[in-house]
Amino acid sequence: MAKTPQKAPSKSKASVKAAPKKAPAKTASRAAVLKTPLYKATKPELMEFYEQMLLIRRFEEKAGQLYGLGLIGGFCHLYIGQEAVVTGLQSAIEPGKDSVITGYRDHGHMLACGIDPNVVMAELTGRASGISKGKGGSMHMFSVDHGFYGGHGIVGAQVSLGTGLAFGHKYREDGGVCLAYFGDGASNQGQVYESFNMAELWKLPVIFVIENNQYAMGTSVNRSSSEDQLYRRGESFRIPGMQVDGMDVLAVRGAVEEALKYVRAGKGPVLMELKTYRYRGHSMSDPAKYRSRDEVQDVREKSDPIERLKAMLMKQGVKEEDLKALDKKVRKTVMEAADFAEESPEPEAAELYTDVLVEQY
Ligand SMILES: Cc1ncc(C[n+]2csc(CCOP(=O)(O)OP(=O)(O)O)c2C)c(N)n1
Ligand SMILES: [Mg+2]
Repeated sequence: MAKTPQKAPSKSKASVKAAPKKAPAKTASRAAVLKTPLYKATKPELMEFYEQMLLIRRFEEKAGQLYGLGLIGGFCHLYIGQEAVVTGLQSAIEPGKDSVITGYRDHGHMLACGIDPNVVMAELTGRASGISKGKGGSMHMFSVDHGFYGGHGIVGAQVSLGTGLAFGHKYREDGGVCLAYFGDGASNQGQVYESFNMAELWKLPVIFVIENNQYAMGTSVNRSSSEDQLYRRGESFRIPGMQVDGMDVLAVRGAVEEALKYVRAGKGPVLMELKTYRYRGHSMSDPAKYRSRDEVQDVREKSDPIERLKAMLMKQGVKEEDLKALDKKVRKTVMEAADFAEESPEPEAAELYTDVLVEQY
């Protein structure tokens, strides 16, 4: 566990105290939108982004297969299509300093935090060697060592918890920033706005990341949201917003660099809306009758984040055979993760009685 902030120096207490009882009136206007420049990546960086996105895609494809074979039970929400979001964002944060929290569509976030694919796959298949000892499954995975705070099944809960993580960063003065990811559906939750208010009032180091994949289960964002330009949702709290092409890893990385600059300067939170798309159903049990196959196909053909980066790499002279070799390497890693999971034992029955809170606290 991270250190609890019991004995913070008095200076930090002063810096997070609530606004004075009679705060001065705020000025009428404030920049509502931050710039979103494209990131200028070196060739090795581009290759890293490519490999990371490919790892997430191949991992998720394998998870889908294992689910079909009955090796994964319960819920399983795949991240296929959204890889550029987590890859771009997490390539910019500092491991060991910053924190990450998300909802139940969390496998990609864990891989992008550098968590071993073996223990993630073992968790999905309910094995003792899984990162939550096989007792959490797809939606309930943690690795505090990697700054990853879950894995939450309650829609929107991670936004309040992420605001708390940001409070912790500020209180400890550890320089960290929290990335709190949530969906377009979650963005209609009441607790999101309570968190926005507090985060801006106390200038907490948090980036609120809306992964707008266009759907909340079977409901499209335009059908459920009176303001569907989600980057504007922070305006009434004076939180600047950014709308970013979440299918372009360089756009994501460029935007988050700006956001991090702003937040690390102590100016308070930023709200990023990443426009993306999920190719698969909401979860493995979703027949996806609310959209046409053509719609999905169209996004795959025109905006796939991996194909886009592949085209860019080839334009820069990377040979197709080198990209194929990379794919082979990634497939091997994923196969090994699946083998590791299948060969691991299930938890002992006695584990039913561990990690369960029975005392009062
Ligand atoms: C508080 C709460 N309400 C409802 C649900 C049921 N539910 C699970 S996922 C979901 C949709 C959320 O969609 P979105 O935030 O867009 O995330 P996405 O699945 O697209 O990643 C709903 C309503 C829940 N888990 N928790
Ligand atoms: Mg959604």
